[in-house]
Amino acid sequence: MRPEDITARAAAVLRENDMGTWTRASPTLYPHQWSWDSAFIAIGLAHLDTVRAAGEIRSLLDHQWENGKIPHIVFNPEAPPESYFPGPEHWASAAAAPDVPAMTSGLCQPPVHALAALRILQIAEARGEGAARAREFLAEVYPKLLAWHRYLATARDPEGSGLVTIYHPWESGTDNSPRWTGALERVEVGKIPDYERADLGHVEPSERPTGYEYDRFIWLVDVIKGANCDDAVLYRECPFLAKDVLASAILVRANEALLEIAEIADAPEEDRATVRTWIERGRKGLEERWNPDISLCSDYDLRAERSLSARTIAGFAPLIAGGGRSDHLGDLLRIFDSRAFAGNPDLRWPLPPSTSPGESGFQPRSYWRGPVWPVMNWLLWWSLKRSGEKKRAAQLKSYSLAQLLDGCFGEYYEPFTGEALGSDDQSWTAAVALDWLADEEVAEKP
Ligand code: 2M8
Repeated sequence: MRPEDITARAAAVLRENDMGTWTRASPTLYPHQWSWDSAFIAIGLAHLDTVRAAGEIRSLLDHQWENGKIPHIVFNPEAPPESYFPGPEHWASAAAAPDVPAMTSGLCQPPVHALAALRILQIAEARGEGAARAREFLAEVYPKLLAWHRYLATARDPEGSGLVTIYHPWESGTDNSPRWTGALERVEVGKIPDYERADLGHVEPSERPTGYEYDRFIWLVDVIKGANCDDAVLYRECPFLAKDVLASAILVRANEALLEIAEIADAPEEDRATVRTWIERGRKGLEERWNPDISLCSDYDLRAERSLSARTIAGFAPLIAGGGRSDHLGDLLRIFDSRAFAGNPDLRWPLPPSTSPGESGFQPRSYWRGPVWPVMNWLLWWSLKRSGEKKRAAQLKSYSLAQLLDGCFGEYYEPFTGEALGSDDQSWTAAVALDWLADEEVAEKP
């Protein structure tokens, strides 16, 4: 593909996956609407049509739970039951309560939504069209985003630690990452009925989580359903209970975006004071998870009361949260450039693998255990830019775009060969490409 064709191809991928008011994550592997995918997709869509981009987030928020939770999947009623497992029937019993929207999963995912919503306005302003409507949209969704962040700051952080608790690796979005190996090993699988994995019909099994991992994923879904998704019960009983530093860092930035949205929505000062407390608490919580042995941030297993110290891209959480200690930023950049990540001499492109090649759990073809993820590179690029690391950011962007010239818009890439893996035509890959390509024009507050 010629560089000048990327924009048109990326737009075509989003069109192909457009289901009218929402976008499926990919054409076959993921026929539903995923929470954090949709947020990234909205950023890409905004470069094509800011009204449609706002609609993407609106359609997700239409399925928000009463308690503020944004479900990790909104199921497509048209998708055949065998197209994805576990599908809506599997989650139905958890959604039995009257205040829970039908056709949603009971989990959640990292809170990128406020960032995406604000970016729609920034893009509208850069394009010189639709800014007034984008502002109205932000005022409309502000209370929902506030409720979402409040849910994360309370039900998912009863300790007031500033860190988000998850009940399932799927909630981290980095499902089979070595981040969770230790915590998952301690989960004893109870009785689960036979199940058939739909994913293996679409993707090479070596590129997907193992059967061992899936059994634990499905067992945890059953435990969560069994507790009716009640956070207090899950805090007591869920065998997997961990503090997720990546989600927590994203929440810090999302809260900063929420403060800007609060201004547009003319929200009461009381709300803004609360959001400021969450930001402060989040940065403090991340500081406490700094692991000097690996110069990265570590997740925490609340059940085993110990650190989960695998070297993965989630460890760059303080860079993503921004505003942390400058000596930590220096350490993070050194690790980023080192052979542990983007400086590994064997890489096809100097782009950080999802798990460090030096880590024992590293596997170059297996999903979150090693492949390079364009969507993660977008997050790191955006964070580097906001930290004033313009040169590194520019390099990350240009190599990421070079990687996409294969025209596959892969879900993830083999780090040493650059081969596209997982699903092709993955929506969020196309979306971040569109944002990179339009980068120069979009202004943001530092
Ligand atoms: C992957 O996760 C789903 C489960 O949620 C799956 O493997 O079936 C992850 O990469 C996740 O982060 C992503 O949101 C989802 C859709 O792209 O796929």
